[in-house]
Amino acid sequence: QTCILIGAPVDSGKRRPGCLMGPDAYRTAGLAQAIQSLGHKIKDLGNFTPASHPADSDDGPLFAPNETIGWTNRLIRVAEEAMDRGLPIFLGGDHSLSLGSVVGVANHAAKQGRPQFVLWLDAHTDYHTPMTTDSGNLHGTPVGYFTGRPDFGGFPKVTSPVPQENVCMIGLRSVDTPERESLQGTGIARHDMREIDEQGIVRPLTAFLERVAAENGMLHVSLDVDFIDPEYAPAVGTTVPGGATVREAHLVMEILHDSGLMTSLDLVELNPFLDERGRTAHLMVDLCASALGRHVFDRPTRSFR
Ligand code: DIR
Ligand code: MN
Ligand code: MN
Ligand code: MN
Repeated sequence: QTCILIGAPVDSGKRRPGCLMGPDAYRTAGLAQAIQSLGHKIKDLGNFTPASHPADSDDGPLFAPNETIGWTNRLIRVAEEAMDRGLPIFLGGDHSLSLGSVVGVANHAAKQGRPQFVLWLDAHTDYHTPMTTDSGNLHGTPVGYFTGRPDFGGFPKVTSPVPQENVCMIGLRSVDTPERESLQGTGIARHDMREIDEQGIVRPLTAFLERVAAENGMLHVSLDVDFIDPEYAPAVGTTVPGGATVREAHLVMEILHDSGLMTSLDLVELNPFLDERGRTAHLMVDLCASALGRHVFDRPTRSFR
């Protein structure tokens, strides 16, 4: 298959700068070579810029809303076009890039008449709206946006929202009170770290993948660096202790590859400035390679269909 690398150096989704270096850190860490060595083709589209937007002011409750709207407009188009040409991999950039990537791939799925599913691998639920966020950081809002929550004034209208029942979150351990309250009673599957500790990470993942397969869905995977424990992945602005181990993260990626279901991928929140020797970038490259078929030994693949 052809993997389309989309550099999305989005740094407007939160106040601490540095995610703009993410795409080039992945390239420096050998992402293209790793993918090619697995037999895939690579098309690197380079780094994009936001669509034109009014300047942001320093006052107001939100940080850089106009720039984030510019990015969302740009990435929706880029995602829609890339889906016709292969498997897009969005190289972040902070998690506000998913306002664009997920809405773009969901628009494409709607055109194909197929349901869109999203696997959200993150310490956080990112279910805020611009009205509920305390921090004013829009990287905490993409799931709210692409599931069609209101109050995203100025952002492009979400014409094909992802149904709540098609969203599965794994790795949760930092959920703000307004997020917790608005998630109550939704169909979004939420698996916190306690559940992973008690039951393992395979069970919720395979249950979700069986549903994706049964409905012939498209599957977008959004991997936030802070899904992984900061002991192994320190280069992220919002570290939360108690995250997934290196093996748990690889196992998710390996099972995703076995499933053959993943149709698009975000690698987000890497801040290479907070790291030594590109350690976290290399881990993310290795995880991406697992999702695309790297393995130690062959084994009979599990069928989800
Ligand atoms: C927090 C942080 N819930 C906020 N969210 C992060 O600012 O709304 N998501 N870091 O990955
Ligand atoms: Mn700007
Ligand atoms: Mn996130
Ligand atoms: Mn996070």
